[in-house]
Amino acid sequence: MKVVTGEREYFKGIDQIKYEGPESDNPLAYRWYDENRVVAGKTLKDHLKFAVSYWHSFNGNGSDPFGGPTHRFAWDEKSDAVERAKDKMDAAFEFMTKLGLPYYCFHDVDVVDYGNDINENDRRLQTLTDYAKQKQADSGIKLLWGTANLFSHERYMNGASTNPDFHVLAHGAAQVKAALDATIALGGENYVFWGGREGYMSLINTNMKREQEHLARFLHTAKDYARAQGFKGTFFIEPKPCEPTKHQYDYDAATVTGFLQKYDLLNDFKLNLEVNHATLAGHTFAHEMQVAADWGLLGSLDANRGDEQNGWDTDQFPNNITEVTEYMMVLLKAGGLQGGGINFDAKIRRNSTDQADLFYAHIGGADIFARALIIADNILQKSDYNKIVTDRYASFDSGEGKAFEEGKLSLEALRDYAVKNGEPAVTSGKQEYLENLINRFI
Ligand code: XUL
Ligand code: CO
Repeated sequence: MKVVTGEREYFKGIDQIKYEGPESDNPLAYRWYDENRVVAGKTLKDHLKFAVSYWHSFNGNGSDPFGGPTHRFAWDEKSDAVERAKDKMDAAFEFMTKLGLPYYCFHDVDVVDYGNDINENDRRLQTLTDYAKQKQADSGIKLLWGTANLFSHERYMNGASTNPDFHVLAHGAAQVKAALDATIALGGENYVFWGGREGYMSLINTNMKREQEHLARFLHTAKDYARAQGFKGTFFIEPKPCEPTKHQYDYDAATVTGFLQKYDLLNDFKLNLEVNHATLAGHTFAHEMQVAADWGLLGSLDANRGDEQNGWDTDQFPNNITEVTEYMMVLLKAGGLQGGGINFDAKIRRNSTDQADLFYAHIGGADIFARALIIADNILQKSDYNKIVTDRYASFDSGEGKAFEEGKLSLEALRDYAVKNGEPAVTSGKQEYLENLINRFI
């Protein structure tokens, strides 16, 4: 990949990040992410399809509920919104090409500031879409997915497509139309719906059934529009149980699959799962991935991590090799992601204020996933892991167990089997053995 800068270089003194191997002590090099390395029949680049998220990397300024910005951006200086947005895009493509990851993701309002005039917003996004198209052509970087931010503006305080006021819903639709147009124009491979405020703060004032019906109707309407424009990619729903609302309708993978089935959306929609959202739902991320995989809906991943000691969506960069290895085992067993990739929906800390920090964060994230994928493949190829798990279910492979699976045994027949065969043997689940096995390969 060629480094693409604008008129000005923003990340001075940092060259393109290269793969140098596990022995390298260069903090600005990949130690595991060798994009051309082939694992389980595919290159790491194609397995992982890493994406940089625009919002955290180029808008997230370190502010928190207790204090203002700590990250001061040189691309955020001009007074004109469109000129400022172009500078930011110059910085973004400089960063992404120096990092050498193949994709990016954005919300409409990450790319350029929006006001309250829909026509003006559309013009701004169109201008920046044209600008991005040239940048993509110059660099080879592609758009993994686009989305619309239907949660920050005050009009969405009671939701967007689930708002009790139809007028607000229509504003959400206007934004989604423009974001879909931009995504399609940029060859975006997927489109994401994260329902930030699609839920409720209090059930006392909420007609939950009607709100969910509106959500489904909205998704159908948006999907029909995009398909009519020729969009061939996948739509993703990104589950999250709460935050910012107390309860969100897209609670977790199981809830969303039920919703998609009920409202006949399974043909077009899959899941974009996020690690920290799984944590908030009280699940491991591997669990969320397995639920999606079992439904054939494992679409894309938002990579990050929460904090062991608090219950917020802290969006830290991933760094736990044991956990990520378990994710990659699920991914490989599922045959990979359907359409999506791995988007770093993660932010550097408020006090990470060196320019290099954004590079360290992404390098570490890419390396941990690459290393975990290699380890997971070794576990699946070179150990008795698969056999142990398969053998646990061997009693269903023949005889009466098989007949049960095929629906051929009545409840009376099951009782007869129990009586005839006496008390079952005690059989180990071998959990500690398997935990040690995974550690051995790490
Ligand atoms: C919020 C979140 C979003 C979505 C896109 O928790 O994950 O950034 O990924 O709207
Ligand atoms: Co996300």
